[in-house]
Amino acid sequence: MKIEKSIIDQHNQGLQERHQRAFDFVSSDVDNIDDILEKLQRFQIAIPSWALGTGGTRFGRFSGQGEPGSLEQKIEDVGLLHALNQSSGAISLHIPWDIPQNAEEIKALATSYGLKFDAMNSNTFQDQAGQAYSYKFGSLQHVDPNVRKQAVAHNIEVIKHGIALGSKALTVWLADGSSFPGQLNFREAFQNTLESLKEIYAHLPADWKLFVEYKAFEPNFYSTTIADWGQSLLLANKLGDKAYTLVDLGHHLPNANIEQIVSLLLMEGKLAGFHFNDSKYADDDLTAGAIRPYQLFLIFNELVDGMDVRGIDHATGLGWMIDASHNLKDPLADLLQSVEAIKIAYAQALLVDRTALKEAQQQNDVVRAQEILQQAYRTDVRAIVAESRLRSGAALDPIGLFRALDVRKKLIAERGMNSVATGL
Ligand code: LRH
Ligand code: MN
Ligand code: MN
Repeated sequence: MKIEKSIIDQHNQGLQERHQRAFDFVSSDVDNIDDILEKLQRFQIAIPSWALGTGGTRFGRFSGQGEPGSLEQKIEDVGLLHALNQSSGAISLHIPWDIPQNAEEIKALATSYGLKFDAMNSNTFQDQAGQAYSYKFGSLQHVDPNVRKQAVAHNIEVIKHGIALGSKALTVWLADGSSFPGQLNFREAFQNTLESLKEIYAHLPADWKLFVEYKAFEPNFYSTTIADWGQSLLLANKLGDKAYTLVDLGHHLPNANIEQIVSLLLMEGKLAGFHFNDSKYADDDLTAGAIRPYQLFLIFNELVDGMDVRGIDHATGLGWMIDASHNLKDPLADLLQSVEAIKIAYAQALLVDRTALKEAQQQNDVVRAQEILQQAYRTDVRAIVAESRLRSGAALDPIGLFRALDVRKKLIAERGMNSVATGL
């Protein structure tokens, strides 16, 4: 299924008058509205291939329908999202879940939807059929050098797939750790991981980056070898200039001050980018902005500030990606909601009066500082984000159009009851 531009235009015409009123109202107070709109238009958020199917929990899974059964169909799904919002111009693949059989054809297909290939993800947290050694007790950290070698070889393979597709980064997330005290020598596990990562790093092309993702716990419940930003940064620093720390919002212990982490990683020039999602408890992988939209805004506030100080381009300087997985909502509608929430937080952060904030900070005027941030946060910027979509040829109301077009029903008609598990 493809959504033609004429359908989008027709949808926009129906909403134009109402939109114009809302946009005129909010933009009349903003001096640099054209600059903000241009930044919003350029800002693209990559979609992970594994978010396109209905997720499950360890207690079960309620199948969706009309889900993509092949890499081609996953690309088609992201193409649909991108046609609706012109903000999801890249797909992130997970190997071996998404092995491209013919890279040239896959690349051409993606290009036909205006899509690029975001970071490639390796998988050494599951055993694959025919694999010689098991990852039950870890991969890059393993006490057995044969297991480590196998895991390194897999990562090199993933880089090769990425090169063929035009990707520019490898994301390594490890489930490695231990579930019981005494099971593991922490220092040896870390050293083994570092040595293995060094071998992978040596195979990165010159213009590639290595993203080291951390996670506090799960599937291991006593220790995780790359458990927090400190451990990831330690590795990234030891590896070299091409290695960075990746922040997945759901990978922290409760109440962690993620915006402060982001600010310092940016200061060090070591922030890779994001896996956006939201959570109430841990790695819940809920829709971005669904639980703590203020936190998302505060993160973007630090991002805009830190990137501007360092002269980093907002759209291309870091890796922007969603990492969510749903067992209740239609995955496509949910992804549209995540992208919208991220763009809203970004737009609000662009509204912050930074000169006034700096002044308030210099004078220790705490009340004023809070007022400045909340003035931006409490501005209803939805019409600004919608205007940026309109200017890019996307739908004023992507979810509304997704509903009106009965996209899922059409996909079911095309693909049948096809349902793919993404139990993460
Ligand atoms: C781990 C994680 C990591 C994986 C993805 C499937 O929890 O966030 O990024 O690659 O989920
Ligand atoms: Mn992640
Ligand atoms: Mn996760």
